[in-house]
Amino acid sequence: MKNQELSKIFFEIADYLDIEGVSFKPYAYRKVALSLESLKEDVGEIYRNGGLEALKAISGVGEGIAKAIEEYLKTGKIKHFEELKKKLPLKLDELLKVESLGPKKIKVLYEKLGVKNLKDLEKAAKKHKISPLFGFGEKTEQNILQGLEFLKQSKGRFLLGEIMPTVKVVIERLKILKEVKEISVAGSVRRQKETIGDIDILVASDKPKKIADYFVSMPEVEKIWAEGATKCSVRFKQGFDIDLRVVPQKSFGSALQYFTGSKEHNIATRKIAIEKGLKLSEYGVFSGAKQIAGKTEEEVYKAIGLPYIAPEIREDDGEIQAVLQGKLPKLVELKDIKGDLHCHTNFGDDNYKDSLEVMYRKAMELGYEYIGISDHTKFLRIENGLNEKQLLDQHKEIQKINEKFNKQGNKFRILHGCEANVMPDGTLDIKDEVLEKLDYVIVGVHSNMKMEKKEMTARITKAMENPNVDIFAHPTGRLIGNREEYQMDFDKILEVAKKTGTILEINATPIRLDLNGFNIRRAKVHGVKMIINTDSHRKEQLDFMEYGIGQAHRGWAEKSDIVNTLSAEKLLEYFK
Ligand code: DGT
Ligand code: CA
Ligand code: CA
Repeated sequence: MKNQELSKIFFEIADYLDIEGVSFKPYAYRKVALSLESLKEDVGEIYRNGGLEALKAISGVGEGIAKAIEEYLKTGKIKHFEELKKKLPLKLDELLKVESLGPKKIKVLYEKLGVKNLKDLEKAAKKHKISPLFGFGEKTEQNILQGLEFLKQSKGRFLLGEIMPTVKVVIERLKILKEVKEISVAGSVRRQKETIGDIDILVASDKPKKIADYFVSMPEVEKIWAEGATKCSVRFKQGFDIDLRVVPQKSFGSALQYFTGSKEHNIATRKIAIEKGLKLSEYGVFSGAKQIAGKTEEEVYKAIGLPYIAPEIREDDGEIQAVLQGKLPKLVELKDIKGDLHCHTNFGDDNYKDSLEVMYRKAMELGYEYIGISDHTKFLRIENGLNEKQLLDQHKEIQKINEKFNKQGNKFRILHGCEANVMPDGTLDIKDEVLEKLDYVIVGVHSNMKMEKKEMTARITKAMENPNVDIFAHPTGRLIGNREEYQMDFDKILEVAKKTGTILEINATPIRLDLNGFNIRRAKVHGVKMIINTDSHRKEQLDFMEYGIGQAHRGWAEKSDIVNTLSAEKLLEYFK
């Protein structure tokens, strides 16, 4: 699949064009990059079947970009991209990961100080060459150093959402081989960790060599680290590694239990086995020399006296004790979700968001009972935030569509909200008399994110105390590997949420996953209700729901903790 490679290139082209100060075009490239990222069919396949015309049918692809895709499929390169890289020989993708550095600043740093990569940047900042530059200053220099430190900590790990599409493709491919009897992803991917060191795939087969040969010769393989019949390890062109293990079917369950981890959970389960006079390993559960379990995970857990434990909570942070006391949670499932309440549309602008109709049709396709539209509000100009009048116009439009659904006997409905901005003083950027008219109100912090802890806590508290506010979006504000959480007293925020009935969001966007598993568990302990939303700007992003569910699992959340498992009526009642 060339989709992800091309998507990455188009994102980079957009960044280069931003640096060069080109207008509009970066938008166009990003739009295509986003479409490709979530496109289900392989672009190569689309091109082979229908040529340039078929490429142009992909959302956002025009003549020029279609030709660029064709060029890449044929030659493995795009000349325009190579020229841009030659002109500005920067490690752009890594520099852009530094918090507080955007294209404009990167250009200045390159032209004035010759900064090409992270090493150059660190040197320049440590020698205090950055602060004297026009538009930078001491604070920016400090922020850059902090950003670099933060990057070092998250180095070498990938976002779950970044690698998941590849995991699915590779598993689907291997499944087709007749020698594959059983297959599963293992490791941190199966545990739905927010970042992934490498991908682990486990196969049951008695013809391991066939599978290994196929695996190492996949087109995306850039390097082979290890190649044996039962164990292979490769680097994909996208930068991450995949480990493959092939085991006999009688050990599939125990190997899956072992390679799913976490290491700490494994140590704990092995200890339980020993206490029962048994031995647990990747080969099976043994009583003396006799294998008494190993084919399935259920059977492995049962053999050591435990019920099945969901992979997402295998972290040895209380799951074993909970299971022994019969207090294991019944985790919320994707099929329990009845709608998605954080969705944007192109209302009032025509850039790369999808229209209301495209969004609600996708929600129907997903089998939802409702979708909630919550566009940004006026303070957020780069997102073309809506003002009071526009919100009321949108409200009328949505009411009309709901009436039409009603007449058709269609039970689906659109709820109308907005994503208002919490200003530094805790007030909102939309008047209460308008907020009152909406079905629900989401609020989020989108500016002045570096406030002191006490001020930030007071700011958010004040917003949650507004009786019109229902949901607090992406509560900690972190962007994984990119931006740290706000300074705030989270326990206090949880108390206020409980008291005011404010619902905390589990934002399923891969770079956010906010709340994450850890904080979800804290919220649950406080009795705070949560909602899993995708924060979609385009229809494909509605599929991010699975990542929110993954975090909810890691946070031990049950159906009753998550409000978008309720019907539309019950949910509206709750908002009131
Ligand atoms: P990652 O790749 O850093 O995101 O995290 P994992 O958990 O996928 O770790 P990985 O790929 O090194 O190993 C996969 C699983 O194999 C791990 O979750 C548990 C198991 N495992 C690996 N090394 C050990 C070990 O030394 N002891 C035990 N008990 N299990 C191990
Ligand atoms: Ca791994
Ligand atoms: Ca591994």
